[in-house]
Order: sequence, then C-alpha cells, then structure tokens
Amino acid sequence: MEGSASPVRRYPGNPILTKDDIPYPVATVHNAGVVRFGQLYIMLFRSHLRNGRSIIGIAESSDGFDFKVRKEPFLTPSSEEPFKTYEEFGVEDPRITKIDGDFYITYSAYSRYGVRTCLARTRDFEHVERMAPITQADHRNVVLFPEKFDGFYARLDRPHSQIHPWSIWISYSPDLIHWGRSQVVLIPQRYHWDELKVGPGAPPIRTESGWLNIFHGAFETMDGAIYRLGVALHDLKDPSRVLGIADEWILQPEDPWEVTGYVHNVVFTCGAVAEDDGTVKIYWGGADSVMCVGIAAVSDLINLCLQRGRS
Ligand code: BMA
Repeated sequence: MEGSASPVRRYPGNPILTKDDIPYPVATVHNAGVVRFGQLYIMLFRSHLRNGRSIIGIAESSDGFDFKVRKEPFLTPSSEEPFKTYEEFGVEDPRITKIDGDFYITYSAYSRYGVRTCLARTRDFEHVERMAPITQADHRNVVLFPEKFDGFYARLDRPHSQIHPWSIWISYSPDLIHWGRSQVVLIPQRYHWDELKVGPGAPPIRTESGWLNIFHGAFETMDGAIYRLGVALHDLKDPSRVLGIADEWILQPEDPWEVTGYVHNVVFTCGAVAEDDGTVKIYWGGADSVMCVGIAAVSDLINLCLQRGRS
C-alpha cells in the first residue's frame, strides 16, 4: 500500500473485478469507464480475448465496489461500415460522459490502419448506437466534457507525434461529430514521472475551483514504461486554460496486481465518479489485468494542483 502521503485511499477489497468474474472466456478485465445511472454504478470494461484482441463488457453495482458482470459483452467489433473497417482489431478503453440525459461512450478502435476513436450513445445501457468515428488515426484517450462552452462541446484527447512527447489537446465541436479549434493544453515534463507521454484518463469532473482532469503519464525505465496517474485543474469557463498541474503523481503501481500482470507496472484510469460527500471514486486497471478502485477527497486533489503544482 502507498504511504499516508498519497491522496488516493485504495479500497481494501481490491481488485474489484478479475477475469474469473467474467462469464465468458477472457484474459483480462481493465481500463473501465464508470458512471452513475439512477441508483446504480455502471462499469464498461475492456477485456482481452484469448487471441489478444479486446472487447468491452458491462457490469453494475449498487455501491460502486461490488460489481456484477452481465452475461454478454456490451460492445464488440462492429459488422457494419464505417465501423467494421476500423474496429477489425478490437475496441478498447471506453470512457462515459453523461450529457443532457444521454450517455456518450468514446472508445479506441483498432485496425490495420492504426488506432482512432469512435463515439457511441446509449440511454439505458441496454441498447447502444454507434454515432461516428470522431478522430483520424493516431488519436486516442478521448474524454468528453459534460457541459458545453459558448455553445460548443469540448473534449480532451491525445494525438500521437514523432516530434514531441505525446501530449493532451483540447478540441471543440458543434455536434460531437465534427471537431476543430484544436490546441495543446498539457505536455509531459522532462525528467519527470510523465516525461514519456501523457493522456487524458477520466472524463473531466466539475468542481467549484475548476475541471478536475485525472490523467495518466508514463516514464521509460530499463524495465519498460511505468504508468501512473496525475491530476490537473482546468478553468471552469475556458477549459483550455490549465490552472495547475500537481507536481507529484497521485497513484503509482504498488499493489501486487498493479506491479505484475498482462503489462506490468501499470495503473490506468478511464473513469471516476464524484460523490455528494466531496470524495471521488477513481477506477483504474491494474497491470492491464484487473479493475481496482480508490477514494480521494476532491479538495486534496485541487490543493495538489493549486498549492503543489509543477513549475
Ligand atoms: C496504453 C494503452 C492502454 C494500456 C497502457 C498500458 O498505451 O494501450 O490501454 O493500459 O498502454 O499497457
């Protein structure tokens, strides 16, 4: 377990979901998006099949810790164009944002042409409608803001680059389909825990002080990359303005199922749920193998951004 300095308190019952909980054959359960849906918590999680490709399953819970998995997966590669071509190698890392009563799901679509991001929508988590691919190749980790800014939807994402370490960008859209006005907002810091790359993690959470952006960062070592979580705060009215980025990571692989697994030394988030009591439940995949959860005080995360930010 991490020392008392960590703002994230791990749930003692971790991991909360493993491949043994899945009623169909999979090798992993990880990188799940989670939202509140009425009295329930809904989790959309990624699983590797035993051929190495990924699909998305669904689980539900009444307390956010104890999840029951449905018998059938929620999203598998589409047989209909234009999705069929781009989901051929699998669907990964779903994020869920509720906007005006609908739940929007962004997910990575893999194919021989690379990785891009697709958008789907559901109202009830029974039926899901694919809307459109919303990036070209070499973009993933798209998280939608739950609100509009001057009439435009906004998202954070992470394009790939050969010239600069992979960074977090913001874009805007009138309809969630067509995106533009892109600009870079958060870059890796040299010789820092995130120097290799950063990417959006959980969809941004509104707080009184700004939008909380829980992101991932990677650091290359002689033993491969280590994935950790960090936090940044964006201006409420203009989310392209970053008010502060915590200098230290908020979570790193420490539990055995985070250190060892399908890909070792990984904690990777696709979802967090803000509660009425001022805490946030952060969900993360451990070592690309299992699902874990921890609790943080929103005020602690804000303080880390504003009082102990990086220079
Ligand atoms: C990233 C993505 C994530 C994964 C992480 C660690 O590039 O593929 O889905 O959790 O690597 O393997």
